[in-house]
Amino acid sequence: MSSQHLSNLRDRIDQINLQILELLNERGKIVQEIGEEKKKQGTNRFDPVRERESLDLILKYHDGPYEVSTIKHIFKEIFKASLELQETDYEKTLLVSRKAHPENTIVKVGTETIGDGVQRFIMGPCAVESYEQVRQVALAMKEHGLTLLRGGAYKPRTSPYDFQGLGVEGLKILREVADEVGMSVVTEIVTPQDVEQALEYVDVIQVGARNMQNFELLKTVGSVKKPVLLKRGLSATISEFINAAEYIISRGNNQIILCERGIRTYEKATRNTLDISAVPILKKETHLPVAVDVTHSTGRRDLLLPTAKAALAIGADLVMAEVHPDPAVALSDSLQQMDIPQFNEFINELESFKAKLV
Ligand code: PRE
Ligand code: MN
Repeated sequence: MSSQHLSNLRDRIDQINLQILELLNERGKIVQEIGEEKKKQGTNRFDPVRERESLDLILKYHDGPYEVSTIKHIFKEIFKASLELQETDYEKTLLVSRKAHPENTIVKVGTETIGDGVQRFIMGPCAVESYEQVRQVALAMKEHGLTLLRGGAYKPRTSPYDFQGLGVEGLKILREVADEVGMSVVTEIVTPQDVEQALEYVDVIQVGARNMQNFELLKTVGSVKKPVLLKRGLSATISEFINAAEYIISRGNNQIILCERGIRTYEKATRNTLDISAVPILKKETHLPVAVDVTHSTGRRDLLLPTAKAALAIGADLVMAEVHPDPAVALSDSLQQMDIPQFNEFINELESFKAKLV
């Protein structure tokens, strides 16, 4: 084949490409009109019967050189692209996205307005063990003016033989202490069936990392009038995390706090790897407040302060960490909880750090 001949053939191909492009766009405009019409009539956009009829007609006239399967594939792609074209921009935009709602969502918890630019702390023991244990932590928090008290009543543990939490008894302890001291309760609920009962005792329902894709739980907490603190899954991408929040908001509850708590990587020096850049990404992509859990991301007491500083510096709305009156005997997460003197120092350091940030 002479190079002249090759070049002529390619010129023809270029012409045909442009014709295909023109026809595709002409088709696309008609598809958009069909889309408008279907919307008016309230009919489904996806119409497999119509697609089948179109394909049959195409294949009746088809006689090579492409394989029948190839032609089917190409037209299926065209149908798919056409369906996407019929979706309006509004429908493509997630309800949690900044695009859908440019202003920050403020989550109201007790007297606090989370997401208003003031950086706050959520503190408390890993698990509720007793009234006295929770009370000691709450009193220490009160000294610093903190009001967001966490504590686990239902503990989803890696091993079924580990302490599973006090259940409703734990919720009652949290409520009692919080009322006494004037605080709000943040606690994890692990099954949809427990949500209703929890409403009585809890101010913020936490959906834990292991349940981030428990879609039935997400739908249930989306249907109640209680703020939700949603933790990122152990191996969840940011997009999966955002979609989990979309499950909640799509049911009507926009009072959602996202919580970065470290992701699983090959690194063994920390319990998880704190994905600090997730914070500005989530703040940019969504309108929801963002928390950083420094306890579970690092699993190391010596890293709580530096990672909390990083979280504040990068713009997190909340820092979460665990405190126990006597971590050595804690029933869970004993290695990474702070005792009360360490907690006092932690908050003092961070308050002066915050003051330097502004
Ligand atoms: C079209 C697109 C999607 C439907 O599933 C079926 C067909 C197409 O691209 O041909 C157009 C269309 O919406 C329609 O004919 O109802
Ligand atoms: Mn814990």
